[in-house]
Amino acid sequence: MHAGSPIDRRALGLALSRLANARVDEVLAMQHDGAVAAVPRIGLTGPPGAGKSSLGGRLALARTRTRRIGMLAIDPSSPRSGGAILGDRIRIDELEGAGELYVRSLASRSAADGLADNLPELLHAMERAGFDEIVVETVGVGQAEHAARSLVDTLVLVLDPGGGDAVQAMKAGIMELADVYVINKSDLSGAAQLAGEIRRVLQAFPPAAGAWRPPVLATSIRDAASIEVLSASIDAHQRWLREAGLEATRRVERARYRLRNLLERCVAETVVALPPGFFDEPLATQVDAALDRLAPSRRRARPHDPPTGKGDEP
Ligand SMILES: Nc1nc2c(ncn2[C@@H]2O[C@H](COP(=O)(O)OP(=O)(O)O)[C@@H](O)[C@H]2O)c(=O)[nH]1
Ligand SMILES: [Mg+2]
Repeated sequence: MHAGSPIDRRALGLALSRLANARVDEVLAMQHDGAVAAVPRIGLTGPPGAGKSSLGGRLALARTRTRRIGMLAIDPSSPRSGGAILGDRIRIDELEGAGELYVRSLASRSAADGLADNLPELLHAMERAGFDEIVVETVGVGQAEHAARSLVDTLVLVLDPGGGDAVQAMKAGIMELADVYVINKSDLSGAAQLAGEIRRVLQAFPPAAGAWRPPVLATSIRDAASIEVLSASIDAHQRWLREAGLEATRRVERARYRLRNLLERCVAETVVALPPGFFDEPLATQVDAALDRLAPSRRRARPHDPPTGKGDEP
Protein backbone atom coordinates (compact mmCIF):
# COMPACT_ATOMS: atom_id res chain seq x y z
CA MET A 1 0.00 0.00 0.00
CA HIS A 2 2.77 2.43 0.92
CA ALA A 3 5.51 3.39 -1.43
CA GLY A 4 8.99 4.02 -0.11
CA SER A 5 11.18 2.37 2.49
CA PRO A 6 10.04 1.91 6.08
CA ILE A 7 10.36 4.79 8.52
CA ASP A 8 13.57 4.56 10.54
CA ARG A 9 11.93 5.30 13.88
CA ARG A 10 15.13 5.12 15.87
CA ALA A 11 17.01 7.57 13.66
CA LEU A 12 14.03 9.92 13.58
CA GLY A 13 13.62 9.76 17.35
CA LEU A 14 17.28 10.66 17.85
CA ALA A 15 17.13 13.49 15.32
CA LEU A 16 14.03 14.97 16.97
CA SER A 17 15.60 14.76 20.44
CA ARG A 18 18.75 16.49 19.25
CA LEU A 19 16.88 19.15 17.29
CA ALA A 20 14.44 19.92 20.08
CA ASN A 21 17.19 21.46 22.19
CA ALA A 22 19.65 22.54 19.52
CA ARG A 23 21.19 25.98 19.24
CA VAL A 24 21.20 27.64 15.83
CA ASP A 25 24.75 26.51 14.99
CA GLU A 26 23.83 22.95 15.96
CA VAL A 27 20.72 23.08 13.81
CA LEU A 28 22.79 24.18 10.84
CA ALA A 29 25.42 21.50 11.46
CA MET A 30 22.64 18.88 11.32
CA GLN A 31 21.33 19.99 7.94
CA HIS A 32 21.59 17.57 5.06
CA ASP A 33 22.07 18.61 1.49
CA GLY A 34 19.43 17.98 -1.09
CA ALA A 35 15.82 18.96 -1.38
CA VAL A 36 13.08 17.11 0.46
CA ALA A 37 9.71 16.71 -1.17
CA ALA A 38 7.18 18.69 0.82
CA VAL A 39 4.64 16.56 2.66
CA PRO A 40 1.11 17.73 3.50
CA ARG A 41 0.95 19.07 7.03
CA ILE A 42 -2.10 19.30 9.24
CA GLY A 43 -1.97 21.48 12.34
CA LEU A 44 -4.19 21.16 15.40
CA THR A 45 -4.18 24.18 17.63
CA GLY A 46 -6.35 25.51 20.43
CA PRO A 47 -6.41 26.07 24.17
CA PRO A 48 -5.01 23.51 26.63
CA GLY A 49 -7.50 20.79 27.50
CA ALA A 50 -9.68 21.22 24.40
CA GLY A 51 -8.81 17.67 23.38
CA LYS A 52 -6.18 18.27 20.70
CA SER A 53 -4.08 15.26 21.69
CA SER A 54 -7.06 12.94 22.06
CA LEU A 55 -8.56 14.08 18.80
CA GLY A 56 -5.23 14.20 16.99
CA GLY A 57 -4.41 10.63 17.99
CA ARG A 58 -7.74 9.37 16.68
CA LEU A 59 -7.52 11.46 13.55
CA ALA A 60 -4.04 10.13 12.84
CA LEU A 61 -5.25 6.60 13.49
CA ALA A 62 -8.14 7.03 11.06
CA ARG A 63 -5.84 8.45 8.40
CA THR A 64 -3.23 5.67 8.71
CA ARG A 65 -5.57 3.46 6.74
CA THR A 66 -4.33 5.08 3.56
CA ARG A 67 -1.18 6.93 4.58
CA ARG A 68 1.91 6.78 6.72
CA ILE A 69 1.31 9.39 9.41
CA GLY A 70 3.85 11.12 11.61
CA MET A 71 2.41 13.04 14.54
CA LEU A 72 4.30 15.59 16.58
CA ALA A 73 2.73 17.06 19.71
CA ILE A 74 4.29 20.15 21.21
CA ASP A 75 2.79 20.13 24.64
CA PRO A 76 3.98 22.27 27.54
CA SER A 77 1.66 20.40 29.86
CA SER A 78 3.32 17.05 29.25
CA PRO A 79 7.04 17.44 29.89
CA ARG A 80 7.60 13.70 29.56
CA SER A 81 9.63 12.82 26.54
CA GLY A 82 8.66 10.00 24.25
CA GLY A 83 5.35 8.98 22.83
CA ALA A 84 3.29 9.38 25.95
CA ILE A 85 0.27 10.75 24.21
CA LEU A 86 -0.87 7.56 22.57
CA GLY A 87 -0.22 5.64 25.74
CA ASP A 88 -2.41 8.10 27.60
CA ARG A 89 -5.23 8.45 25.18
CA ILE A 90 -5.53 5.38 23.05
CA ARG A 91 -5.48 1.78 24.10
CA ILE A 92 -3.00 -0.52 22.43
CA ASP A 93 -5.78 -2.71 21.01
CA GLU A 94 -7.06 0.32 19.11
CA LEU A 95 -3.76 0.32 17.26
CA GLU A 96 -4.21 -3.23 15.97
CA GLY A 97 -4.55 -3.16 12.23
CA ALA A 98 -3.54 0.47 11.97
CA GLY A 99 -1.20 1.47 9.22
CA GLU A 100 2.14 3.05 9.92
CA LEU A 101 1.84 5.63 12.67
CA TYR A 102 4.60 7.44 14.51
CA VAL A 103 3.78 9.68 17.44
CA ARG A 104 6.16 11.84 19.37
CA SER A 105 5.39 14.40 22.03
CA LEU A 106 7.85 17.10 23.00
CA ALA A 107 7.67 19.67 25.73
CA SER A 108 7.74 23.21 24.49
CA ARG A 109 10.87 25.03 25.60
CA SER A 110 9.23 28.41 25.42
CA ALA A 111 6.03 27.49 27.19
CA ALA A 112 4.79 31.05 26.67
CA ASP A 113 4.13 30.59 22.99
CA GLY A 114 3.36 26.90 23.06
CA LEU A 115 5.79 26.21 20.26
CA ALA A 116 9.17 24.60 20.40
CA ASP A 117 11.85 26.99 19.19
CA ASN A 118 12.86 24.52 16.56
CA LEU A 119 9.42 23.54 15.32
CA PRO A 120 10.26 24.36 11.68
CA GLU A 121 13.30 22.10 11.93
CA LEU A 122 11.41 19.35 13.73
CA LEU A 123 8.79 19.34 10.99
CA HIS A 124 11.50 19.29 8.37
CA ALA A 125 13.06 16.25 10.06
CA MET A 126 9.65 14.55 10.03
CA GLU A 127 9.36 15.38 6.35
CA ARG A 128 12.75 13.80 5.62
CA ALA A 129 11.71 10.60 7.42
CA GLY A 130 9.33 9.66 4.61
CA PHE A 131 5.81 10.11 5.97
CA ASP A 132 2.94 10.71 3.60
CA GLU A 133 1.44 13.25 5.97
CA ILE A 134 2.39 15.06 9.14
CA VAL A 135 0.04 16.03 11.96
CA VAL A 136 1.30 18.60 14.45
CA GLU A 137 -0.33 19.68 17.69
CA THR A 138 0.53 23.04 19.22
CA VAL A 139 -1.08 24.87 22.09
CA GLY A 140 -2.86 27.87 20.70
CA VAL A 141 -2.05 30.76 22.94
CA GLY A 142 -0.67 34.15 21.98
CA GLN A 143 1.34 34.13 18.79
CA ALA A 144 1.39 30.36 18.43
CA GLU A 145 -1.52 30.22 16.01
CA HIS A 146 0.25 32.59 13.69
CA ALA A 147 3.38 30.45 13.76
CA ALA A 148 1.33 27.29 13.24
CA ARG A 149 -0.47 29.00 10.38
CA SER A 150 2.84 29.54 8.60
CA LEU A 151 4.02 25.98 9.12
CA VAL A 152 1.06 23.86 8.06
CA ASP A 153 -1.21 23.49 5.04
CA THR A 154 -4.45 22.85 6.89
CA LEU A 155 -4.95 24.44 10.29
CA VAL A 156 -7.65 23.03 12.57
CA LEU A 157 -8.70 25.13 15.56
CA VAL A 158 -9.98 22.91 18.37
CA LEU A 159 -12.24 24.49 20.98
CA ASP A 160 -14.37 22.91 23.67
CA PRO A 161 -17.65 24.07 25.18
CA GLY A 162 -16.14 24.25 28.65
CA GLY A 163 -13.31 26.50 27.52
CA GLY A 164 -14.27 30.06 28.33
CA ASP A 165 -11.29 31.18 26.26
CA ALA A 166 -13.22 30.62 23.04
CA VAL A 167 -14.74 34.07 22.89
CA GLN A 168 -11.43 35.54 23.97
CA ALA A 169 -9.76 33.67 21.15
CA MET A 170 -12.14 35.20 18.65
CA LYS A 171 -11.36 38.67 19.90
CA ALA A 172 -7.66 38.00 19.57
CA GLY A 173 -8.28 37.57 15.87
CA ILE A 174 -7.42 33.92 15.54
CA MET A 175 -10.80 33.15 14.07
CA GLU A 176 -9.72 34.22 10.62
CA LEU A 177 -6.73 31.94 10.70
CA ALA A 178 -8.12 28.43 10.78
CA ASP A 179 -9.22 26.31 7.81
CA VAL A 180 -11.45 24.07 9.91
CA TYR A 181 -13.14 24.91 13.23
CA VAL A 182 -13.83 22.06 15.59
CA ILE A 183 -16.00 22.11 18.67
CA ASN A 184 -14.75 19.04 20.47
CA LYS A 185 -16.43 17.32 23.44
CA SER A 186 -19.75 17.62 21.66
CA ASP A 187 -20.94 14.86 23.99
CA LEU A 188 -20.99 17.57 26.67
CA SER A 189 -23.55 20.34 26.88
CA GLY A 190 -22.89 23.74 25.36
CA ALA A 191 -21.32 22.45 22.13
CA ALA A 192 -24.19 23.51 19.85
CA GLN A 193 -24.28 26.96 21.41
CA LEU A 194 -20.54 27.46 20.93
CA ALA A 195 -20.79 26.25 17.33
CA GLY A 196 -23.55 28.83 16.75
CA GLU A 197 -21.41 31.60 18.25
CA ILE A 198 -18.48 30.68 16.05
CA ARG A 199 -20.59 30.53 12.92
CA ARG A 200 -21.85 34.02 13.69
CA VAL A 201 -18.31 35.33 14.13
CA LEU A 202 -17.26 33.69 10.86
CA GLN A 203 -20.18 35.29 9.04
CA ALA A 204 -18.68 38.63 9.95
CA PHE A 205 -15.66 37.66 7.82
CA PRO A 206 -17.26 36.38 4.62
CA PRO A 207 -14.67 34.73 2.37
CA ALA A 208 -14.05 36.17 -1.10
CA ALA A 209 -15.62 34.41 -4.07
CA GLY A 210 -13.82 31.13 -4.71
CA ALA A 211 -12.08 31.23 -1.34
CA TRP A 212 -12.21 28.36 1.14
CA ARG A 213 -15.20 28.43 3.47
CA PRO A 214 -14.05 27.11 6.83
CA PRO A 215 -16.51 24.53 8.17
CA VAL A 216 -17.53 24.44 11.84
CA LEU A 217 -17.66 20.82 12.98
CA ALA A 218 -18.72 19.11 16.18
CA THR A 219 -16.55 16.20 17.29
CA SER A 220 -16.31 13.83 20.20
CA ILE A 221 -13.62 11.27 20.82
CA ARG A 222 -16.48 8.91 21.68
CA ASP A 223 -18.01 9.29 18.24
CA ALA A 224 -15.89 7.70 15.52
CA ALA A 225 -18.14 9.07 12.78
CA SER A 226 -17.38 12.65 13.89
CA ILE A 227 -13.66 11.95 13.46
CA GLU A 228 -14.35 10.67 9.94
CA VAL A 229 -16.19 13.91 9.13
CA LEU A 230 -13.20 15.90 10.38
CA SER A 231 -10.86 13.76 8.31
CA ALA A 232 -13.00 14.29 5.20
CA SER A 233 -13.03 18.06 5.79
CA ILE A 234 -9.25 18.05 5.94
CA ASP A 235 -9.14 16.13 2.65
CA ALA A 236 -11.51 18.65 1.11
CA HIS A 237 -9.32 21.53 2.21
CA GLN A 238 -6.18 19.87 0.86
CA ARG A 239 -7.94 19.28 -2.45
CA TRP A 240 -9.03 22.90 -2.52
CA LEU A 241 -5.42 24.05 -1.89
CA ARG A 242 -4.22 21.95 -4.82
CA GLU A 243 -6.95 23.11 -7.14
CA ALA A 244 -6.48 26.75 -6.16
CA GLY A 245 -2.75 26.38 -6.87
CA LEU A 246 -1.93 27.56 -3.36
CA GLU A 247 0.40 24.75 -2.33
CA ALA A 248 3.46 26.54 -3.70
CA THR A 249 2.50 29.75 -1.90
CA ARG A 250 2.18 27.91 1.38
CA ARG A 251 5.57 26.27 0.90
CA VAL A 252 7.25 29.63 0.28
CA GLU A 253 5.57 30.94 3.41
CA ARG A 254 6.98 28.00 5.36
CA ALA A 255 10.49 28.55 4.04
CA ARG A 256 10.24 32.23 4.89
CA TYR A 257 9.07 31.48 8.42
CA ARG A 258 11.83 28.91 8.90
CA LEU A 259 14.57 31.34 7.88
CA ARG A 260 13.12 34.16 9.92
CA ASN A 261 12.87 31.91 12.97
CA LEU A 262 16.55 30.95 12.68
CA LEU A 263 17.68 34.53 12.14
CA GLU A 264 15.67 35.74 15.13
CA ARG A 265 17.29 33.09 17.25
CA CYS A 266 20.75 34.15 16.01
CA VAL A 267 19.93 37.68 17.14
CA ALA A 268 18.64 36.46 20.49
CA GLU A 269 21.74 34.34 21.12
CA THR A 270 24.00 37.28 20.22
CA VAL A 271 22.16 39.82 22.36
CA VAL A 272 22.08 37.54 25.39
CA ALA A 273 25.87 37.25 25.22
CA LEU A 274 26.54 41.02 25.17
CA PRO A 275 28.48 42.29 28.23
CA PRO A 276 26.80 44.84 30.57
CA GLY A 277 29.10 47.70 29.48
CA PHE A 278 27.80 47.31 25.94
CA PHE A 279 24.63 49.17 26.83
CA ASP A 280 26.45 52.33 27.96
CA GLU A 281 27.10 53.24 24.31
CA PRO A 282 24.66 55.34 22.27
CA LEU A 283 21.85 53.21 20.85
CA ALA A 284 23.01 53.59 17.23
CA THR A 285 26.47 52.36 18.24
CA GLN A 286 24.90 49.42 20.07
CA VAL A 287 22.94 48.45 16.96
CA ASP A 288 25.98 48.67 14.67
CA ALA A 289 28.22 46.81 17.10
CA ALA A 290 25.60 44.10 17.69
CA LEU A 291 25.19 43.60 13.93
CA ASP A 292 28.97 43.37 13.63
CA ARG A 293 29.03 40.65 16.25
CA LEU A 294 26.22 38.76 14.61
CA ALA A 295 27.78 38.31 11.21
CA PRO A 296 31.30 37.14 12.20
CA SER A 297 29.95 34.67 14.74
CA ARG A 298 27.93 33.08 11.95
CA ARG A 299 30.91 32.98 9.61
CA ARG A 300 33.06 31.29 12.26
CA ALA A 301 30.37 28.71 12.89
CA ARG A 302 29.98 27.88 9.20
CA PRO A 303 31.70 24.54 8.60
CA HIS A 304 31.96 24.71 4.79
CA ASP A 305 33.55 28.15 4.43
CA PRO A 306 36.06 28.22 1.63
CA PRO A 307 39.47 29.43 2.84
CA THR A 308 39.92 33.13 2.19
CA GLY A 309 43.65 32.74 1.57
CA LYS A 310 44.56 35.55 3.92
CA GLY A 311 43.86 36.57 7.44
CA ASP A 312 43.29 32.96 8.52
CA GLU A 313 46.85 32.49 9.70
CA PRO A 314 47.91 34.17 12.94
N1 LIG B 1 -16.09 14.21 27.21
C1 LIG B 1 -15.06 14.36 26.38
N2 LIG B 1 -13.82 14.50 26.88
C2 LIG B 1 -12.80 14.64 26.01
C3 LIG B 1 -12.98 14.65 24.61
N3 LIG B 1 -11.80 14.84 24.00
C4 LIG B 1 -10.89 14.93 24.99
N4 LIG B 1 -11.46 14.81 26.19
C5 LIG B 1 -10.80 14.87 27.52
O1 LIG B 1 -10.31 16.18 27.73
C6 LIG B 1 -9.09 16.14 28.47
C7 LIG B 1 -8.01 16.90 27.73
O2 LIG B 1 -7.69 16.23 26.53
P1 LIG B 1 -6.32 16.43 25.76
O3 LIG B 1 -6.41 15.63 24.51
O4 LIG B 1 -5.17 16.18 26.65
O5 LIG B 1 -6.39 17.99 25.44
P2 LIG B 1 -5.23 18.95 24.83
O6 LIG B 1 -4.62 19.66 25.99
O7 LIG B 1 -5.97 19.90 23.95
O8 LIG B 1 -4.26 18.09 24.08
C8 LIG B 1 -8.75 14.68 28.65
O9 LIG B 1 -9.17 14.29 29.92
C9 LIG B 1 -9.57 13.98 27.59
O10 LIG B 1 -9.92 12.66 27.93
C10 LIG B 1 -14.35 14.48 24.10
O11 LIG B 1 -14.63 14.46 22.91
N5 LIG B 1 -15.34 14.34 25.06
MG1 LIG C 1 -2.20 17.91 24.19
